[in-house]
Amino acid sequence: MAADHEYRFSFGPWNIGEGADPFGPEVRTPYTFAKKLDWFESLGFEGVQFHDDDVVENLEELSPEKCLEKAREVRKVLEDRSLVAEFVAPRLWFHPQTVDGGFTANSAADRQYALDRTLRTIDIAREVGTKAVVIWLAREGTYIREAKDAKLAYERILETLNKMLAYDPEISIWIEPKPNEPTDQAYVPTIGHAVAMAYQSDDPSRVGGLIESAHALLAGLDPADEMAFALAHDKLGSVHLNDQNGLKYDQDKSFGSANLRSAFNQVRVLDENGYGKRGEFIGLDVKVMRTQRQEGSVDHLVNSKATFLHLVEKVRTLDKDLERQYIEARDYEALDAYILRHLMGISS
Ligand code: XUL
Ligand code: MN
Repeated sequence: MAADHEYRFSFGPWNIGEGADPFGPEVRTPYTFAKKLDWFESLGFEGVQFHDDDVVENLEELSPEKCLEKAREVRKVLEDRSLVAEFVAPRLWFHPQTVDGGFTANSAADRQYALDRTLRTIDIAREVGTKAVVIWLAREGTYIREAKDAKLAYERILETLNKMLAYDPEISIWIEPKPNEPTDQAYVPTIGHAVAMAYQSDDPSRVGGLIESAHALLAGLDPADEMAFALAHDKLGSVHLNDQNGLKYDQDKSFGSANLRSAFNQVRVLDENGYGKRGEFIGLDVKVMRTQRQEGSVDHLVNSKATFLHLVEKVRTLDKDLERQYIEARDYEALDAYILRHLMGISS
């Protein structure tokens, strides 16, 4: 398929999971990092998304020098396979000092921990070969509104962004908004919030966003329009394509699995606006169903990528003249029916 060569794809090693959920343990045995990298190559994914501790396991126990040495080793492993690191994200939600959040924690010591760990992530990113740092503000929020001063929390997030920008003049920060989970109410819940913070920062040109389809849906928003907003501000650093069936826990379903038309419109906004032409990745953040057997561990990645490429074809084979005629006539019923026929593969 032609579009296969036009787009670069990425996913994170956590996307090949073992199926644990809050109600039950793993149901598949883990694969080694090397085996996962084999799949990146064989399935046609060039970019590897990383958390800091996906690059350097047990990084808290290592000296800064040892940590960077390990990151360099990973870079070499990637280079040998013609893979690249797309971004590194600090995992600021696991450690005991992140129980109340990181940048917005009420404890000054915990805030310092979060900053130190984030600056360490920047060092790791450089050594592993990327200048992009993703900030998913996992626990930057509250379970009850009175627990934190929200205005102060936003000021603290901004202060951290500025410290990151000053620490390394070459890095870019992509904020990945999510409105809830694990907290009840998260700060920076939408791309609008992220873009506002970018403009407020000391170097707006180096702050953008990463839009995950499921996160936008959890905020009650349309992922395609969220992407359009970021593109209109030239602030779409990357995407996490996936799907979400209504307002429930973050499902990370295969792309297009719950709402094919929504997936079509996400691909449409990306493809028609030249997303990817400057090297941006089509990133996935998808989870295989817990019911899947061991040998099906990567099917969700294969299927999501295939769906994306089929939808690129659908976008490019849409009859633009017909579309224009319907729009000019303000006949959106006809346009609606035409889109459905097109998606169903009915030609007339
Ligand atoms: C959480 C989520 C994360 C980020 C990276 O919902 O999507 O995996 O993408 O930290
Ligand atoms: Mn994500």
